[in-house]
Amino acid sequence: MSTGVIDAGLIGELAGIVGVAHVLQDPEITAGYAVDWTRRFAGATPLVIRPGDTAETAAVMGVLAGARIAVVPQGGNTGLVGGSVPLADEAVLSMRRLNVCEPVDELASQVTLGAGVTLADAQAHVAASGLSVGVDLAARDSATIGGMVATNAGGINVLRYGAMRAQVVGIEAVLADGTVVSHLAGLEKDNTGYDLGALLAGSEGTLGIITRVRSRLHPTQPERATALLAFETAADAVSAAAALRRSVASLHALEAVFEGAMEVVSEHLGTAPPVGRIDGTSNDTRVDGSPGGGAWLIAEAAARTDPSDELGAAVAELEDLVTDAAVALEPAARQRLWAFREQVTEAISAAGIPHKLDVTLPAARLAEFVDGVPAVVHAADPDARPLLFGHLGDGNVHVNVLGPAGAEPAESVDDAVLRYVASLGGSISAEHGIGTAKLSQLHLNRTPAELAAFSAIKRALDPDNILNPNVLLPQPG
Ligand code: FAD
Ligand code: 2HG
Ligand code: ZN
Repeated sequence: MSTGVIDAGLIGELAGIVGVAHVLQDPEITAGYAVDWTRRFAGATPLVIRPGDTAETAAVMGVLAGARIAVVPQGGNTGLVGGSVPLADEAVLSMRRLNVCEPVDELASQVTLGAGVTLADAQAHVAASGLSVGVDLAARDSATIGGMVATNAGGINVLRYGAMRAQVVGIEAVLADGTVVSHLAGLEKDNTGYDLGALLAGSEGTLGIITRVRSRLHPTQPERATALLAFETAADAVSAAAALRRSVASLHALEAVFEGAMEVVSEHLGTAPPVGRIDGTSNDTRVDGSPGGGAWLIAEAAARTDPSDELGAAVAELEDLVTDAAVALEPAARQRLWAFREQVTEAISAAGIPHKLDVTLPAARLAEFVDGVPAVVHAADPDARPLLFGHLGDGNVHVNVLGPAGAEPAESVDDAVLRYVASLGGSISAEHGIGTAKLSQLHLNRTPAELAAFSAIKRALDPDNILNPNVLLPQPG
Protein backbone atom coordinates (compact mmCIF):
# COMPACT_ATOMS: atom_id res chain seq x y z
CA MET A 1 0.00 0.00 0.00
CA SER A 2 1.50 3.33 -0.96
CA THR A 3 0.43 6.00 1.45
CA GLY A 4 -0.58 9.55 0.47
CA VAL A 5 1.24 12.81 1.12
CA ILE A 6 1.11 14.44 4.54
CA ASP A 7 1.53 18.16 3.89
CA ALA A 8 0.79 21.37 5.77
CA GLY A 9 -2.68 21.57 4.25
CA LEU A 10 -3.60 18.13 5.53
CA ILE A 11 -2.18 18.85 9.00
CA GLY A 12 -4.19 22.08 9.09
CA GLU A 13 -7.39 20.23 8.19
CA LEU A 14 -6.80 17.65 10.91
CA ALA A 15 -5.94 20.30 13.50
CA GLY A 16 -9.16 22.06 12.58
CA ILE A 17 -11.06 18.93 13.56
CA VAL A 18 -9.31 17.67 16.72
CA GLY A 19 -7.40 20.77 17.85
CA VAL A 20 -3.74 21.47 17.26
CA ALA A 21 -2.74 19.81 20.56
CA HIS A 22 -4.04 16.48 19.28
CA VAL A 23 -2.11 16.31 16.02
CA LEU A 24 1.35 15.10 16.98
CA GLN A 25 4.37 15.19 14.70
CA ASP A 26 7.34 15.64 17.05
CA PRO A 27 9.33 12.38 16.69
CA GLU A 28 10.20 12.41 20.39
CA ILE A 29 6.50 12.30 21.21
CA THR A 30 5.29 10.06 18.39
CA ALA A 31 8.00 7.46 19.15
CA GLY A 32 5.98 6.28 22.16
CA TYR A 33 3.11 5.32 19.83
CA ALA A 34 5.41 3.37 17.50
CA VAL A 35 6.78 0.64 19.75
CA ASP A 36 4.70 -2.18 21.17
CA TRP A 37 4.48 -3.42 24.77
CA THR A 38 6.95 -6.27 24.18
CA ARG A 39 9.53 -4.00 22.44
CA ARG A 40 9.72 -6.65 19.68
CA PHE A 41 7.78 -4.52 17.18
CA ALA A 42 9.04 -0.98 16.62
CA GLY A 43 8.47 1.39 13.71
CA ALA A 44 7.99 5.09 13.17
CA THR A 45 5.10 7.37 12.29
CA PRO A 46 4.91 10.80 10.71
CA LEU A 47 1.63 11.59 12.44
CA VAL A 48 -0.45 10.72 15.51
CA ILE A 49 -4.04 11.98 15.63
CA ARG A 50 -6.05 11.91 18.86
CA PRO A 51 -9.77 12.45 18.18
CA GLY A 52 -12.04 13.21 21.15
CA ASP A 53 -15.33 11.64 20.04
CA THR A 54 -17.12 9.80 17.26
CA ALA A 55 -17.80 12.90 15.15
CA GLU A 56 -14.13 13.90 15.24
CA THR A 57 -13.08 10.33 14.40
CA ALA A 58 -15.43 10.35 11.40
CA ALA A 59 -14.19 13.72 10.16
CA VAL A 60 -10.54 12.62 10.56
CA MET A 61 -11.18 9.43 8.59
CA GLY A 62 -12.87 11.48 5.87
CA VAL A 63 -9.72 13.56 5.50
CA LEU A 64 -7.35 10.56 5.65
CA ALA A 65 -9.46 8.63 3.14
CA GLY A 66 -9.48 11.60 0.76
CA ALA A 67 -5.69 11.76 0.91
CA ARG A 68 -5.26 7.94 0.99
CA ILE A 69 -3.26 8.01 4.19
CA ALA A 70 -2.85 4.56 5.78
CA VAL A 71 -3.68 4.49 9.48
CA VAL A 72 -3.13 2.18 12.45
CA PRO A 73 -5.91 2.44 15.06
CA GLN A 74 -4.43 2.25 18.55
CA GLY A 75 -5.99 1.84 22.01
CA GLY A 76 -3.85 1.00 25.02
CA ASN A 77 -1.07 -0.47 22.84
CA THR A 78 -0.94 -3.65 24.92
CA GLY A 79 -1.51 -5.91 21.90
CA LEU A 80 1.07 -8.67 21.59
CA VAL A 81 1.13 -9.42 17.85
CA GLY A 82 2.56 -6.23 16.33
CA GLY A 83 -0.84 -5.00 15.12
CA SER A 84 -1.12 -1.78 17.10
CA VAL A 85 2.02 0.02 15.94
CA PRO A 86 3.02 1.62 12.63
CA LEU A 87 5.63 -0.66 11.04
CA ALA A 88 5.35 0.85 7.54
CA ASP A 89 5.17 4.58 8.32
CA GLU A 90 1.39 4.62 8.74
CA ALA A 91 -0.33 7.40 10.70
CA VAL A 92 -1.60 6.41 14.15
CA LEU A 93 -5.18 7.09 15.24
CA SER A 94 -5.07 7.01 19.04
CA MET A 95 -8.51 6.29 20.48
CA ARG A 96 -7.69 6.85 24.15
CA ARG A 97 -9.58 10.17 24.42
CA LEU A 98 -12.89 8.42 23.70
CA ASN A 99 -13.10 7.57 27.38
CA VAL A 100 -16.71 8.24 28.36
CA CYS A 101 -18.52 5.61 30.46
CA GLU A 102 -22.25 6.16 30.01
CA PRO A 103 -24.60 5.39 32.95
CA VAL A 104 -25.10 1.68 33.64
CA ASP A 105 -28.44 0.40 32.32
CA GLU A 106 -29.36 -1.72 35.34
CA LEU A 107 -32.64 -2.87 33.80
CA ALA A 108 -30.80 -4.41 30.85
CA SER A 109 -27.52 -5.24 32.69
CA GLN A 110 -25.63 -3.37 29.96
CA VAL A 111 -23.42 -0.32 29.58
CA THR A 112 -22.23 1.77 26.64
CA LEU A 113 -18.51 2.56 26.82
CA GLY A 114 -16.24 4.73 24.72
CA ALA A 115 -13.61 2.80 22.80
CA GLY A 116 -10.82 4.42 24.82
CA VAL A 117 -12.16 3.47 28.25
CA THR A 118 -9.65 1.20 29.97
CA LEU A 119 -10.85 -2.16 31.26
CA ALA A 120 -10.00 -1.12 34.84
CA ASP A 121 -12.11 2.05 34.51
CA ALA A 122 -14.99 0.04 33.03
CA GLN A 123 -14.76 -2.45 35.90
CA ALA A 124 -14.80 0.34 38.49
CA HIS A 125 -17.68 2.12 36.72
CA VAL A 126 -20.06 -0.87 36.76
CA ALA A 127 -19.09 -2.25 40.21
CA ALA A 128 -21.51 -0.02 42.17
CA SER A 129 -24.39 -1.63 40.27
CA GLY A 130 -23.34 -5.09 41.47
CA LEU A 131 -22.34 -5.94 37.92
CA SER A 132 -19.08 -6.98 36.23
CA VAL A 133 -17.53 -6.88 32.78
CA GLY A 134 -17.30 -10.45 31.42
CA VAL A 135 -13.67 -10.26 30.30
CA ASP A 136 -10.75 -9.73 32.66
CA LEU A 137 -7.03 -9.70 31.88
CA ALA A 138 -3.78 -8.61 33.48
CA ALA A 139 -3.33 -5.58 31.17
CA ARG A 140 -6.56 -4.10 32.60
CA ASP A 141 -5.02 -0.74 33.55
CA SER A 142 -4.08 0.07 29.92
CA ALA A 143 -6.06 -2.16 27.56
CA THR A 144 -9.08 -0.32 26.13
CA ILE A 145 -12.56 -1.57 25.38
CA GLY A 146 -12.11 -0.73 21.67
CA GLY A 147 -8.83 -2.66 21.50
CA MET A 148 -10.36 -5.56 23.38
CA VAL A 149 -13.23 -5.82 20.91
CA ALA A 150 -10.85 -5.35 17.95
CA THR A 151 -8.75 -8.30 19.18
CA ASN A 152 -11.68 -10.31 20.59
CA ALA A 153 -9.67 -10.48 23.82
CA GLY A 154 -10.00 -13.56 25.99
CA GLY A 155 -8.43 -13.47 29.45
CA ILE A 156 -9.15 -15.43 32.59
CA ASN A 157 -12.94 -15.79 32.63
CA VAL A 158 -13.66 -17.09 29.13
CA LEU A 159 -14.77 -20.46 30.49
CA ARG A 160 -17.61 -18.66 32.29
CA TYR A 161 -18.60 -15.70 30.11
CA GLY A 162 -16.95 -16.18 26.71
CA ALA A 163 -14.47 -13.82 25.04
CA MET A 164 -15.03 -10.16 24.13
CA ARG A 165 -17.21 -10.87 21.08
CA ALA A 166 -19.71 -12.55 23.40
CA GLN A 167 -19.99 -9.34 25.45
CA VAL A 168 -20.83 -7.09 22.49
CA VAL A 169 -24.54 -6.40 22.21
CA GLY A 170 -24.16 -3.20 20.18
CA ILE A 171 -21.45 -1.30 18.34
CA GLU A 172 -20.68 2.10 16.88
CA ALA A 173 -17.84 2.42 14.40
CA VAL A 174 -16.40 4.70 11.77
CA LEU A 175 -15.72 3.09 8.39
CA ALA A 176 -12.69 3.81 6.25
CA ASP A 177 -14.43 6.62 4.33
CA GLY A 178 -15.65 8.35 7.49
CA THR A 179 -19.18 6.91 7.50
CA VAL A 180 -20.55 6.26 11.00
CA VAL A 181 -22.41 2.98 11.59
CA SER A 182 -24.22 2.86 14.92
CA HIS A 183 -26.33 0.08 16.42
CA LEU A 184 -26.34 0.57 20.18
CA ALA A 185 -29.89 -0.24 21.31
CA GLY A 186 -28.62 -3.42 22.96
CA LEU A 187 -31.63 -5.60 22.18
CA GLU A 188 -30.82 -9.13 23.29
CA LYS A 189 -32.81 -10.50 20.34
CA ASP A 190 -32.31 -8.60 17.10
CA ASN A 191 -32.19 -10.55 13.83
CA THR A 192 -32.23 -7.59 11.48
CA GLY A 193 -29.32 -8.60 9.31
CA TYR A 194 -25.57 -8.81 9.58
CA ASP A 195 -24.05 -8.49 13.05
CA LEU A 196 -21.46 -5.74 12.57
CA GLY A 197 -20.32 -6.00 16.20
CA ALA A 198 -19.49 -9.67 15.72
CA LEU A 199 -17.68 -8.86 12.46
CA LEU A 200 -15.61 -6.06 13.99
CA ALA A 201 -14.72 -8.27 16.98
CA GLY A 202 -11.37 -9.78 16.04
CA SER A 203 -10.97 -7.55 12.96
CA GLU A 204 -7.81 -5.96 14.43
CA GLY A 205 -8.48 -2.47 13.09
CA THR A 206 -8.78 -3.62 9.48
CA LEU A 207 -12.51 -3.08 8.88
CA GLY A 208 -13.52 -0.04 10.94
CA ILE A 209 -12.63 2.19 13.85
CA ILE A 210 -14.66 1.16 16.90
CA THR A 211 -15.87 4.27 18.75
CA ARG A 212 -18.47 2.97 21.26
CA VAL A 213 -19.37 -0.48 22.55
CA ARG A 214 -22.60 -1.61 24.17
CA SER A 215 -21.44 -4.35 26.54
CA ARG A 216 -23.31 -7.06 28.37
CA LEU A 217 -22.67 -7.15 32.10
CA HIS A 218 -22.87 -10.06 34.53
CA PRO A 219 -23.91 -10.32 38.18
CA THR A 220 -20.84 -9.88 40.39
CA GLN A 221 -19.88 -13.11 42.17
CA PRO A 222 -18.34 -11.62 45.33
CA GLU A 223 -17.49 -14.79 47.27
CA ARG A 224 -14.29 -16.36 46.00
CA ALA A 225 -12.09 -19.34 46.70
CA THR A 226 -8.76 -19.73 44.95
CA ALA A 227 -6.62 -22.87 44.89
CA LEU A 228 -3.03 -23.24 43.73
CA LEU A 229 -2.50 -26.90 42.88
CA ALA A 230 0.85 -28.55 42.17
CA PHE A 231 1.40 -31.52 39.85
CA GLU A 232 4.34 -33.76 38.94
CA THR A 233 3.57 -33.61 35.23
CA ALA A 234 1.80 -31.49 32.66
CA ALA A 235 -0.40 -34.46 31.76
CA ASP A 236 -1.65 -34.67 35.37
CA ALA A 237 -2.49 -30.94 35.33
CA VAL A 238 -4.39 -31.33 32.06
CA SER A 239 -6.40 -34.26 33.46
CA ALA A 240 -7.17 -32.33 36.65
CA ALA A 241 -8.26 -29.26 34.67
CA ALA A 242 -10.73 -31.35 32.69
CA ALA A 243 -12.13 -32.84 35.91
CA LEU A 244 -12.53 -29.40 37.54
CA ARG A 245 -14.37 -28.10 34.48
CA ARG A 246 -16.80 -31.00 34.75
CA SER A 247 -17.38 -30.81 38.50
CA VAL A 248 -17.25 -27.16 39.68
CA ALA A 249 -20.35 -25.23 38.59
CA SER A 250 -18.97 -21.98 40.06
CA LEU A 251 -15.61 -22.32 38.27
CA HIS A 252 -14.52 -18.79 37.31
CA ALA A 253 -10.92 -19.24 36.16
CA LEU A 254 -8.65 -22.20 35.47
CA GLU A 255 -5.11 -21.17 34.65
CA ALA A 256 -1.80 -23.02 34.31
CA VAL A 257 1.86 -22.24 34.78
CA PHE A 258 4.39 -24.87 33.71
CA GLU A 259 7.77 -25.25 35.32
CA GLY A 260 10.01 -23.06 33.14
CA ALA A 261 7.59 -20.13 33.42
CA MET A 262 7.18 -20.77 37.15
CA GLU A 263 10.94 -20.48 37.58
CA VAL A 264 10.98 -17.12 35.79
CA VAL A 265 8.02 -15.65 37.68
CA SER A 266 9.29 -16.92 41.04
CA GLU A 267 12.62 -15.26 40.44
CA HIS A 268 10.82 -12.05 39.43
CA LEU A 269 8.62 -12.11 42.55
CA GLY A 270 11.56 -13.10 44.74
CA THR A 271 9.66 -16.03 46.23
CA ALA A 272 8.92 -19.66 45.37
CA PRO A 273 5.33 -20.87 45.03
CA PRO A 274 3.88 -22.10 48.35
CA VAL A 275 3.22 -25.54 46.89
CA GLY A 276 5.18 -27.76 44.51
CA ARG A 277 8.90 -27.78 43.81
CA ILE A 278 11.00 -26.26 41.11
CA ASP A 279 13.52 -29.07 40.77
CA GLY A 280 15.58 -28.14 37.76
CA THR A 281 14.04 -30.69 35.41
CA SER A 282 11.87 -28.11 33.74
CA ASN A 283 11.22 -28.26 30.04
CA ASP A 284 13.43 -25.24 29.39
CA THR A 285 16.49 -26.69 31.15
CA ARG A 286 16.53 -30.18 29.57
CA VAL A 287 19.36 -30.00 27.04
CA ASP A 288 17.50 -32.00 24.40
CA GLY A 289 14.22 -30.17 24.91
CA SER A 290 12.48 -33.34 26.10
CA PRO A 291 9.44 -32.93 28.31
CA GLY A 292 9.72 -32.80 32.07
CA GLY A 293 9.08 -30.67 35.08
CA GLY A 294 6.10 -29.87 37.18
CA ALA A 295 2.97 -27.88 36.59
CA TRP A 296 0.67 -25.66 38.61
CA LEU A 297 -3.01 -24.83 38.23
CA ILE A 298 -4.85 -21.87 39.65
CA ALA A 299 -8.51 -22.75 40.03
CA GLU A 300 -10.87 -20.02 41.19
CA ALA A 301 -14.51 -20.51 42.09
CA ALA A 302 -16.81 -17.50 42.45
CA ALA A 303 -20.44 -17.31 43.56
CA ARG A 304 -22.99 -15.26 45.55
CA THR A 305 -22.38 -17.59 48.52
CA ASP A 306 -19.06 -19.05 49.69
CA PRO A 307 -17.94 -21.58 47.02
CA SER A 308 -15.02 -22.97 49.04
CA ASP A 309 -16.79 -26.22 49.95
CA GLU A 310 -17.60 -26.89 46.30
CA LEU A 311 -14.03 -26.20 45.20
CA GLY A 312 -12.54 -28.09 48.17
CA ALA A 313 -14.63 -31.19 47.46
CA ALA A 314 -13.60 -31.15 43.80
CA VAL A 315 -9.91 -30.77 44.70
CA ALA A 316 -10.19 -33.66 47.19
CA GLU A 317 -11.40 -35.85 44.32
CA LEU A 318 -8.08 -35.16 42.56
CA GLU A 319 -5.89 -36.72 45.26
CA ASP A 320 -4.26 -39.13 42.79
CA LEU A 321 -3.07 -36.22 40.63
CA VAL A 322 -2.41 -33.24 42.93
CA THR A 323 0.84 -33.38 44.90
CA ASP A 324 0.09 -30.35 47.07
CA ALA A 325 -2.53 -27.60 47.32
CA ALA A 326 -2.92 -24.15 48.86
CA VAL A 327 -6.35 -22.53 49.18
CA ALA A 328 -7.00 -18.84 49.85
CA LEU A 329 -10.27 -17.03 50.56
CA GLU A 330 -9.25 -13.52 51.60
CA PRO A 331 -8.43 -11.01 48.82
CA ALA A 332 -4.78 -10.42 49.84
CA ALA A 333 -4.04 -14.14 50.16
CA ARG A 334 -5.81 -14.89 46.88
CA GLN A 335 -3.81 -12.13 45.20
CA ARG A 336 -0.56 -13.70 46.44
CA LEU A 337 -1.49 -16.95 44.67
CA TRP A 338 -2.62 -15.11 41.53
CA ALA A 339 0.72 -13.27 41.30
CA PHE A 340 2.37 -16.53 40.18
CA ARG A 341 0.11 -16.46 37.11
CA GLU A 342 -0.64 -12.77 36.48
CA GLN A 343 2.99 -11.65 36.71
CA VAL A 344 4.37 -14.21 34.24
CA THR A 345 4.19 -11.88 31.22
CA GLU A 346 5.93 -9.04 33.10
CA ALA A 347 8.53 -11.47 34.45
CA ILE A 348 9.38 -12.82 31.00
CA SER A 349 9.63 -9.29 29.58
CA ALA A 350 12.03 -8.39 32.38
CA ALA A 351 14.19 -11.35 31.29
CA GLY A 352 14.28 -10.50 27.58
CA ILE A 353 12.28 -10.00 24.39
CA PRO A 354 10.24 -13.16 23.85
CA HIS A 355 8.48 -14.51 20.82
CA LYS A 356 4.88 -15.03 21.87
CA LEU A 357 2.87 -17.90 20.46
CA ASP A 358 -0.68 -18.02 21.71
CA VAL A 359 -2.38 -21.23 20.71
CA THR A 360 -5.41 -23.42 21.42
CA LEU A 361 -5.37 -27.19 21.25
CA PRO A 362 -8.26 -29.62 21.10
CA ALA A 363 -8.72 -31.07 24.61
CA ALA A 364 -7.62 -34.51 23.45
CA ARG A 365 -4.22 -33.20 22.20
CA LEU A 366 -3.45 -30.71 24.96
CA ALA A 367 -1.16 -32.83 27.16
CA GLU A 368 0.63 -34.19 24.09
CA PHE A 369 1.29 -30.61 22.94
CA VAL A 370 2.61 -29.40 26.30
CA ASP A 371 4.96 -32.37 26.48
CA GLY A 372 5.93 -32.20 22.81
CA VAL A 373 6.50 -28.51 22.18
CA PRO A 374 9.90 -28.20 23.97
CA ALA A 375 11.45 -30.64 21.49
CA VAL A 376 9.92 -28.72 18.58
CA VAL A 377 11.43 -25.47 19.87
CA HIS A 378 14.76 -27.17 20.54
CA ALA A 379 14.94 -28.57 17.00
CA ALA A 380 14.40 -25.07 15.56
CA ASP A 381 16.78 -23.29 17.95
CA PRO A 382 18.79 -25.38 20.43
CA ASP A 383 19.54 -22.29 22.54
CA ALA A 384 15.95 -21.14 22.91
CA ARG A 385 13.94 -21.46 26.16
CA PRO A 386 10.24 -22.36 25.86
CA LEU A 387 8.16 -21.00 28.74
CA LEU A 388 4.61 -22.31 28.95
CA PHE A 389 1.56 -20.99 30.77
CA GLY A 390 -1.98 -20.02 29.87
CA HIS A 391 -5.69 -20.44 30.19
CA LEU A 392 -5.78 -24.22 30.49
CA GLY A 393 -9.53 -24.30 31.03
CA ASP A 394 -9.90 -23.02 27.45
CA GLY A 395 -7.20 -25.29 26.00
CA ASN A 396 -5.17 -22.08 25.48
CA VAL A 397 -1.40 -22.34 25.98
CA HIS A 398 0.89 -19.30 25.80
CA VAL A 399 4.23 -20.52 24.47
CA ASN A 400 6.77 -17.77 25.10
CA VAL A 401 10.24 -18.38 23.74
CA LEU A 402 13.35 -16.54 24.88
CA GLY A 403 16.69 -16.70 23.12
CA PRO A 404 20.01 -17.09 24.94
CA ALA A 405 20.66 -14.36 27.54
CA GLY A 406 17.24 -12.90 26.84
CA ALA A 407 17.94 -12.28 23.14
CA GLU A 408 15.28 -13.18 20.59
CA PRO A 409 15.14 -16.81 19.48
CA ALA A 410 15.54 -17.85 15.84
CA GLU A 411 12.61 -16.73 13.65
CA SER A 412 12.14 -20.35 12.58
CA VAL A 413 10.90 -21.23 16.09
CA ASP A 414 7.58 -19.49 15.43
CA ASP A 415 6.88 -21.38 12.24
CA ALA A 416 7.88 -24.72 13.76
CA VAL A 417 5.61 -24.32 16.78
CA LEU A 418 2.65 -23.03 14.77
CA ARG A 419 2.96 -25.88 12.25
CA TYR A 420 3.01 -28.32 15.16
CA VAL A 421 -0.15 -26.71 16.55
CA ALA A 422 -1.91 -26.96 13.20
CA SER A 423 -0.83 -30.59 12.81
CA LEU A 424 -2.61 -31.35 16.10
CA GLY A 425 -5.79 -29.59 14.94
CA GLY A 426 -5.25 -26.44 17.00
CA SER A 427 -5.51 -22.69 16.36
CA ILE A 428 -2.39 -20.55 15.83
CA SER A 429 -4.09 -17.66 17.65
CA ALA A 430 -6.29 -18.29 20.65
CA GLU A 431 -6.82 -14.71 21.79
CA HIS A 432 -4.11 -12.22 20.74
CA GLY A 433 -4.88 -12.18 17.01
CA ILE A 434 -2.76 -12.42 13.88
CA GLY A 435 -1.36 -8.88 13.70
CA THR A 436 1.82 -8.76 11.71
CA ALA A 437 3.46 -11.52 13.77
CA LYS A 438 1.48 -14.46 12.40
CA LEU A 439 0.51 -13.21 8.96
CA SER A 440 2.60 -15.78 7.15
CA GLN A 441 1.06 -18.66 9.13
CA LEU A 442 -2.63 -17.74 8.78
CA HIS A 443 -2.95 -20.21 5.91
CA LEU A 444 -2.27 -23.03 8.40
CA ASN A 445 -5.74 -22.50 9.87
CA ARG A 446 -7.71 -20.87 7.05
CA THR A 447 -8.46 -22.27 3.60
CA PRO A 448 -7.88 -20.28 0.39
CA ALA A 449 -11.66 -19.96 0.08
CA GLU A 450 -11.92 -18.47 3.58
CA LEU A 451 -9.05 -16.07 2.91
CA ALA A 452 -10.72 -14.98 -0.34
CA ALA A 453 -13.92 -14.27 1.59
CA PHE A 454 -11.92 -12.25 4.15
CA SER A 455 -10.37 -10.20 1.34
CA ALA A 456 -13.76 -9.59 -0.27
CA ILE A 457 -15.12 -8.22 3.02
CA LYS A 458 -12.02 -6.04 3.41
CA ARG A 459 -12.34 -4.64 -0.14
CA ALA A 460 -16.02 -3.86 0.40
CA LEU A 461 -15.44 -1.90 3.61
CA ASP A 462 -12.00 -0.45 2.89
CA PRO A 463 -11.55 -0.33 -0.88
CA ASP A 464 -8.38 1.77 -0.71
CA ASN A 465 -6.83 -0.48 1.96
CA ILE A 466 -6.04 2.32 4.41
CA LEU A 467 -7.17 0.68 7.68
CA ASN A 468 -4.26 -1.22 9.24
CA PRO A 469 -3.19 -2.37 5.76
CA ASN A 470 -0.32 -4.58 6.93
CA VAL A 471 -2.23 -6.55 9.53
CA LEU A 472 -4.18 -9.82 9.52
CA LEU A 473 -4.92 -10.21 5.81
CA PRO A 474 -2.66 -11.32 2.99
CA GLN A 475 -1.68 -8.28 0.91
CA PRO A 476 -3.78 -7.77 -2.23
CA GLY A 477 -1.87 -9.25 -5.20
P1 FAD B 1 -4.06 -2.11 21.11
O1 FAD B 1 -2.88 -2.89 21.53
O2 FAD B 1 -3.90 -0.65 21.07
O3 FAD B 1 -4.55 -2.62 19.67
C1 FAD B 1 -4.75 -3.99 19.42
C2 FAD B 1 -5.38 -4.15 18.03
O4 FAD B 1 -6.67 -3.56 18.02
C3 FAD B 1 -4.60 -3.45 16.93
O5 FAD B 1 -4.73 -4.20 15.74
C4 FAD B 1 -5.31 -2.12 16.78
O6 FAD B 1 -5.17 -1.58 15.48
C5 FAD B 1 -6.75 -2.49 17.07
N1 FAD B 1 -7.53 -1.43 17.72
C6 FAD B 1 -7.28 -0.83 18.91
N2 FAD B 1 -8.27 0.03 19.19
C7 FAD B 1 -9.15 -0.01 18.16
C8 FAD B 1 -10.37 0.66 17.87
N3 FAD B 1 -10.92 1.54 18.72
N4 FAD B 1 -10.99 0.37 16.71
C9 FAD B 1 -10.47 -0.54 15.85
N5 FAD B 1 -9.32 -1.19 16.07
C10 FAD B 1 -8.67 -0.94 17.22
N6 FAD B 1 -5.00 -10.52 25.68
C11 FAD B 1 -5.93 -11.48 25.89
O7 FAD B 1 -6.73 -11.76 25.00
N7 FAD B 1 -5.99 -12.15 27.07
C12 FAD B 1 -5.15 -11.90 28.10
O8 FAD B 1 -5.21 -12.54 29.14
C13 FAD B 1 -4.18 -10.86 27.92
N8 FAD B 1 -3.35 -10.53 28.92
C14 FAD B 1 -2.39 -9.59 28.70
C15 FAD B 1 -1.50 -9.28 29.74
C16 FAD B 1 -0.51 -8.34 29.54
C17 FAD B 1 0.44 -8.01 30.67
C18 FAD B 1 -0.39 -7.69 28.28
C19 FAD B 1 0.65 -6.66 28.05
C20 FAD B 1 -1.28 -7.97 27.26
C21 FAD B 1 -2.27 -8.93 27.45
N9 FAD B 1 -3.18 -9.25 26.45
C22 FAD B 1 -4.13 -10.20 26.67
C23 FAD B 1 -3.09 -8.60 25.14
C24 FAD B 1 -3.85 -7.24 25.06
O9 FAD B 1 -4.03 -6.68 26.31
C25 FAD B 1 -5.19 -7.42 24.38
O10 FAD B 1 -4.98 -7.81 23.05
C26 FAD B 1 -6.06 -6.14 24.38
O11 FAD B 1 -7.31 -6.48 23.87
C27 FAD B 1 -5.48 -5.01 23.55
O12 FAD B 1 -6.17 -3.81 23.87
P2 FAD B 1 -5.50 -2.40 23.55
O13 FAD B 1 -6.48 -1.33 23.86
O14 FAD B 1 -4.19 -2.30 24.24
O15 FAD B 1 -5.31 -2.51 21.99
C1 2HG C 1 -1.87 -13.82 29.54
O1 2HG C 1 -2.70 -14.70 29.51
C2 2HG C 1 -1.76 -12.92 28.36
O2 2HG C 1 -1.19 -13.60 30.54
C3 2HG C 1 -0.32 -12.68 27.89
O3 2HG C 1 -2.56 -13.34 27.30
C4 2HG C 1 0.31 -13.93 27.36
O4 2HG C 1 2.48 -13.00 27.60
C5 2HG C 1 1.78 -13.78 26.97
O5 2HG C 1 2.20 -14.50 26.06
ZN1 ZN D 1 -3.78 -14.98 27.78
